[in-house]
Amino acid sequence: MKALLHATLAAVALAAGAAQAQTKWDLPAAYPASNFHTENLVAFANDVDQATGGKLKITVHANASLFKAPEIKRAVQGGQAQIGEILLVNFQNEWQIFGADGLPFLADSYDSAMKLYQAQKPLLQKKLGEQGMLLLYAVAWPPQGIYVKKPIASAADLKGVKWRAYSPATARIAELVGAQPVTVQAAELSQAMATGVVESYMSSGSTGYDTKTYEHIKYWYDTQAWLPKNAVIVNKRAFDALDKATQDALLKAGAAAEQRGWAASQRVNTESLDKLRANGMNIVPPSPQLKADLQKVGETMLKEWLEKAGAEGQQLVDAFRK
Ligand code: PCA
Repeated sequence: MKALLHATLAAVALAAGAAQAQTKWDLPAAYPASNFHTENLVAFANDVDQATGGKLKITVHANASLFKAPEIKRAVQGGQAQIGEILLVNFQNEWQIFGADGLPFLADSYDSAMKLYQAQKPLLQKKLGEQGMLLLYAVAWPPQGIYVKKPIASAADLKGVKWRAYSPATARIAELVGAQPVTVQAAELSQAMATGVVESYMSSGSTGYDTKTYEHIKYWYDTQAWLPKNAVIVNKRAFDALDKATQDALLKAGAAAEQRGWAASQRVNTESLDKLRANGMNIVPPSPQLKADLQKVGETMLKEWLEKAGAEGQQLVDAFRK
C-alpha cells in the first residue's frame, strides 16, 4: 500500500514537472490560415515543437482572430502575446524605416527586396531591441499591383475611386492620384468589397485570391511596385525566460522559416495569378502612361520619406543601392 502511494506520488510529481517544463506561446497573425505566410508560421511552430521535444508549444492565431493587424506589435511588446507576425509598413508613422519596403519602385523585384531587407535588417533589429523585442525573420509578399473595377489607362482614371489602403504609404498613393482612401485590413477586405466601400486597392495576387477579389473586381494591373514584408517578432523577456537549447531551436526554426517563406512567396506569386485568371480576373500589364504616372508617385514618396527619415533613411537607401 505504501509502495503504491509512493509510486502514485512520484507519477504526480513527474507529470507536474513535465507540465512546468512546457512553455506555451501565442502567435497572433493577421492573414487567413490558407495564406502562405500563415502556413509557414504553422510549419515553423511544428519545427519548434519537434526540435524542443514539445517543450515550447506555439499556437498560431490566424486571420486577426487574437489581435487586429495594427495591434499585434504592441501586444508582443507588452507581452500579451510572446510572439507575433506584423506587416512592417503598417508602422511607418512610428518610425520611417518600417516603411522602406512600402515605397513604390524602390525595391520592385524579389532580388532587390532581399537586398533592401539585408540593408534594413540591422536597423530593424536595433529598433525592435530598444522596444524590448527581437526580429526572428521576415518574408516578402509578392509584388503589388492595382485591383480596379474599370480598366485604367493612366493614374487620372483613378480619380474619385474608392481605394482601400492597408498602410500609410498606400493611403498616400491614393491622395497623390486623387482616389478616396479608406484603411481596411486584409481580414475585413472581402466584406468591404461586398458592401461597396472598396472599388480599388493595391496588393498582391496572393491577397486578391485569399479575399476572392475576383467576385467584385475584374482587373489587376501588374505594376510590380513594391514587395512589403511580414516580420515575426518575439518579446525579449519571453525569449530570455527560455533555456538556451530552446532559444537555439527557436532561432534555427526561424532561419529555416525565412528561407522557406521567400521561396513560397515566389511560388505563390505565380500560382495566385493563375488562380485569379481562372476565376475571371484580367491580369493586365500597365500602359506606358500608367507606368510613368506611378513612377512619378514613387519619386514624390521617396522624396517625402527621405525628408522624414533623415540621415538614417539616406544611409539605408545608400546601403541598398551600393
Ligand atoms: N497583402 C497584404 C499586405 C500586402 C499584400 O500583398 C494586404 O493586402 O493587406
